Amino acid sequence: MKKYSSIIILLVLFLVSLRFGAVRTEAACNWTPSTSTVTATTCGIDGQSSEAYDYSAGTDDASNGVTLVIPNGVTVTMNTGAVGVPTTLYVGAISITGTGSLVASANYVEIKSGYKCYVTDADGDGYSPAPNTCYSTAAAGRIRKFSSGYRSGRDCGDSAAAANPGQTVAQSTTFTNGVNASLTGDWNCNGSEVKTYATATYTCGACTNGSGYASFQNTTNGFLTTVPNCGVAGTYYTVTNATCRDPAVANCSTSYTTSSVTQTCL
Ligand SMILES: [Ca+2]
Ligand SMILES: [Ca+2]
Repeated sequence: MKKYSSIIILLVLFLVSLRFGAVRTEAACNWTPSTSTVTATTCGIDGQSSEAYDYSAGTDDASNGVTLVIPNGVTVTMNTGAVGVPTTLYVGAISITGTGSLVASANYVEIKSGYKCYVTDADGDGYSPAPNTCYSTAAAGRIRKFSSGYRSGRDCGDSAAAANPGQTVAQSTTFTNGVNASLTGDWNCNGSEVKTYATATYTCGACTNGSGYASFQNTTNGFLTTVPNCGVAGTYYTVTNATCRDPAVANCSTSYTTSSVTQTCL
C-alpha cells in the first residue's frame, strides 16, 4: 500500500512540475507597435533571448520613440537569463497603469530603455534574419527596427532580396536559406517549399471514339512521370489534340508538343 502511495505522490509532483513548466515557457511576446506605442498583453519574454521595440519617424530619427504600455491586469514576465546571455528588453520608455506589472524573474534580466535598435538587413529588403538582435549604431547592411522601411517577420534568405516573408510570387531560381538549408525554394520563408508544378500531370488516356477502335485521348498539360526540382528545367508536354483518335492513324505521340519549362517555387 505504501508503495502505491509513493507512486501517487511522485505522479502528483510530476504533474505539478509540468504545470509550472508550462507557465515558464509561455509564448514569447513579439508585439507589433502601433506608431509609437506598444500595448502589452500578458506574456513572457523567453529566457536568454531579446525582444526589441523601437520606432523611428522616417528611416532613422534621433531616439527610440516607443512607449511600452502595460495596462491594468496585464503581466509581462522577463524569464531568467544566464551569464553572458541576459534576457533583454529594448524599449524607449515604459508606462504601467493600474494593476499592470512587469516581472523580472530571478537573475540575468536587463531592460535597455531609450536604446535605438538597428538590426541586420544585408540584402536591403526591409526584413531582418535576426529581428531581435540589436546594434546600437547604424551601419551598412543594417536597418532601424520599425522604421518606415522595416518589415516584420524573419528573413530566411538575407542574401537574396526576393526571399522574404512578404513574397507572393513563385521564383524560378534557388537561394541560400539561412533558416532551413534544405528549403532553397521557400521564397516566402514560411518553412515549406511549394512547387508550382507539384505533380506529373501529362496523361494519355484510353477512350472509345465510336468507331470500334480503342483510341487515345490527351487531356492534361504538364510534366510526364516526374517533376523537376525548384529552379530546374524539365520537359513540359502541351496537348495539341484532345479528341479521341484512332491509334492506327494518330496516337498520343503525335498529339502534343514539348517545351522546356523551369520549375518555380514559393
Ligand atoms: Ca533582408
Ligand atoms: Ca514557402
